[in-house]
Amino acid sequence: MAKDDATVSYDGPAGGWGSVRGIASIFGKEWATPAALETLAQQNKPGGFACVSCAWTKPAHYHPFEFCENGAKATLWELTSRRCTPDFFARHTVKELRTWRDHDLEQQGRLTHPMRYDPALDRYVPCTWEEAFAAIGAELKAIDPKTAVFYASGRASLETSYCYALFARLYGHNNLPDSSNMCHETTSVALKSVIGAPVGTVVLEDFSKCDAIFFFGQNTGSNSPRFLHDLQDAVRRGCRIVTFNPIREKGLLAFVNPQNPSEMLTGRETQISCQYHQVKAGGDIAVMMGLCKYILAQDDEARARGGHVLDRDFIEQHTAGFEAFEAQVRALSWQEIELASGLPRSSIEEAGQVYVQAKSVIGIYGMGLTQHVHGFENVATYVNLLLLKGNIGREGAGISPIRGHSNVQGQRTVGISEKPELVPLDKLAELFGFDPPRDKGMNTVEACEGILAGQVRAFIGLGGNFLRAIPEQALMEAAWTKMRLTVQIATKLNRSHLFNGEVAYLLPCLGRSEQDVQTGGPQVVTIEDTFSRIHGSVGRRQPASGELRSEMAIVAGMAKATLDPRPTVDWDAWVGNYGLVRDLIEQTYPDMFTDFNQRLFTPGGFYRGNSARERIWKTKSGKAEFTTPKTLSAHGFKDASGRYRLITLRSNDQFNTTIYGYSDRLRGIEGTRDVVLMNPDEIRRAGLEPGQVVALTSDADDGVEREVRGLVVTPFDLPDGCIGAYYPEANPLIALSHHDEMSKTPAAKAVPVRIRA
Ligand SMILES: Nc1nc2c(c(=O)[nH]1)N[C@H]1C(S)=C(S)[C@@H](COP(=O)(O)OP(=O)(O)OC[C@H]3O[C@@H](n4cnc5c(=O)[nH]c(N)nc54)[C@H](O)[C@@H]3O)O[C@H]1N2
Ligand SMILES: Nc1nc2c(c(=O)[nH]1)N[C@H]1C(S)=C(S)[C@@H](COP(=O)(O)OP(=O)(O)OC[C@H]3O[C@@H](n4cnc5c(=O)[nH]c(N)nc54)[C@H](O)[C@@H]3O)O[C@H]1N2
Ligand SMILES: [Mo]
Repeated sequence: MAKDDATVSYDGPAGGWGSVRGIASIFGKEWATPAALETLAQQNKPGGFACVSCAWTKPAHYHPFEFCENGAKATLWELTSRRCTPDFFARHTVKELRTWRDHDLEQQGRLTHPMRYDPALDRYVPCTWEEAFAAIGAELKAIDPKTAVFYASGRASLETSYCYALFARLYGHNNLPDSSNMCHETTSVALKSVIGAPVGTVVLEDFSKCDAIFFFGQNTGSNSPRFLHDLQDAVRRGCRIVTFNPIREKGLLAFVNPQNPSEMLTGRETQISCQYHQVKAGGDIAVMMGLCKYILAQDDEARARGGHVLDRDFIEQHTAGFEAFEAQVRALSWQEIELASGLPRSSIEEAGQVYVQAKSVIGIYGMGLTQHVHGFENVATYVNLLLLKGNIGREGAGISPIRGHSNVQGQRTVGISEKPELVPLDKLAELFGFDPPRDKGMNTVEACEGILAGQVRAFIGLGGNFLRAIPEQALMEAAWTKMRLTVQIATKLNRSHLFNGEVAYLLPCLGRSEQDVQTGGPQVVTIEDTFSRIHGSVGRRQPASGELRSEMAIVAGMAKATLDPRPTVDWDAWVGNYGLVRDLIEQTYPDMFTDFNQRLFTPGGFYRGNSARERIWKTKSGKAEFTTPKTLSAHGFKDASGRYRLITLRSNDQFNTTIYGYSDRLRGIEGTRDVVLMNPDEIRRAGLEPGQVVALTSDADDGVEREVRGLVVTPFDLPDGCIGAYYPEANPLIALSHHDEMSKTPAAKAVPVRIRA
């Protein structure tokens, strides 16, 4: 650990030799053959396969190695030579495995056989696919469909996702929560409401045309590292980057391009952000209102001289609600803004200058905005800021949420949604000759509420680690085992597989880098990236086990065993040839998926379009909407002495609940994840010592005791009142009710907690 100012930190840039060492550490441990390198060389390229890590785009003009440290880790993690076989399960009871760490569970390697949970033995025992499907079908037939939940973590392909959602609706429910419900659901709800499109309006080319990029709460260096190349290019042509984040994240400070030999040899780094402002967790609405206040003042001055700063024509023609918003901004005092943001007026004005001077601005954001009680206001206020100068719906400008899972956006596009109004149900009715359920289904939080209340009887997980990713872990784990049926479709063992219903199956599937051969020959799958581009993906590796089935085949197997046959639904044919499913997707969504099968391998993917990018506003008013935030702070609880805002963090060495290792290289935290990060003054004020072991307890005002013990107090550069701990270890501290008011996205970036020595 490097120390400066008595806080733990890392002095090097993002990328560089450190990222190569990061890959090498997994290589050494996990996979040591040249074939793995060959596989990596095909990653994210036309004709290759789409990385299983993040949703960053796969460019038409790609680098020799179009992958990053974390994409390589994710691929190698999937290609591991380790196997988690029936023999492993014979040696360990499920109760014992519950005491293992997340890292150690996944470290057992790829699941190889379908397994049934035997409650008498408290062990998983091998079973046949036919037995599993028959039992799942029988159980689902025996319950009210409305009491079943079909979850999806955002990896499964468009083809599988379409069929999974269709299965749910033919069976009789819309209970289709998605990892998106814990992630960018705030985006889907807020952007839909204010600009009429639920996704970002920016495309990759815009990054070579913008004059400024604002970053709120997105950690590029760890979570979408390939994006650093585009940022580096932008900075070099004079684009200015301004970042607001409670933590000084290395990737947004400096970058050495590991693809560039001379940079690697000389260590020459590019400074990424020209300004970096450490806002308080939840302080972003105040920052944005401050920026708007500065911009209005500049416009007043400019107008006195006959000029202007605002794009009045755009505001007039394309927006609604400007007057009310303007009045609110003018009425705000700088004292209020400084207090809620934790930043001085001068810093906000400095950032405001960049905005005013830039012709075209892109607004980037991530979980730092979406995972708050007032996450909706965060996103809507960001849109206000961009609208002032017409920075939405033209080249080089726009709003750009950076999505998480590699196909999370695509799953929503093709029907995995609990909101029936977002799905063309009439079209489905016509295509398949049935009456789809029209009532709203359960999202993630509602599914948890249903499980706690004993109303949910069956849960199917298409990937993911639901129980570890959600809030309220202790109560949820206890309630989980009361369900009748639980089914998990997965590549590796995780904690969610250790809590089972009365009847439970663990079904192993192919990974995306593996060959998927069906009766119709080798199959291609497709995914949608964060810029709404659709890419084909071909796996070429030998599957980890001969017993594995594709996610498509598993979904179809369960569906066939559950549903009465109907002539319009031919699961066997669809599994034999995924092209037929793509035809169905095209018929269901003709505008977005025209000539789907012909366009699979368009270099850089094909664009499915975005109305807001064309300045067509599919909102209530038919215009882009200015909104007036009802609060300046997004954290959503009262501040009190001894009550902290806990930020739950991802390290550079994890993908969500998959923990690759214990090196958060870019933050200088090595060898452990059991830490609570606080600034030195805050440590002193709390009467603690660096290195002291403490517990965090929930301070949610609901009387429920929640606690995480054994955390080492670690000095770290964070704003006053804010502390940090890792996700998912800190998840037992989050109350289920602590979520964005509008979208119900759990508010994991400001959790009210206390520290117990
Ligand atoms: N290597 C790797 N890549 C990943 C993932 C992973 O776990 N590992 N996860 C994938 C997934 S599913 C997702 S959704 C994305 C997540 O990627 P991000 O959106 O980057 O999510 P986080 O890392 O959780 O948090 C982002 C940043 O928000 C900051 N932050 C916290 N609170 C606030 C706040 O109140 N205001 C502001 N302005 N900033 C705040 C944090 O300091 C952090 O730098 O990454 C994807 N890619
Ligand atoms: N406190 C806190 N909680 C959070 C967050 C946070 O920032 N803070 N972030 C939230 C976010 S943004 C998200 S997206 C969720 C993530 O929630 P999930 O998506 O549910 O969780 P993951 O950790 O991505 O899932 C990992 C598991 O997926 C399985 N898997 C991997 N590849 C495949 C595959 O190809 N097919 C199948 N079927 N299975 C596969 C493996 O078994 C692996 O163990 O967590 C959320 N929870
Ligand atoms: Mo996510």
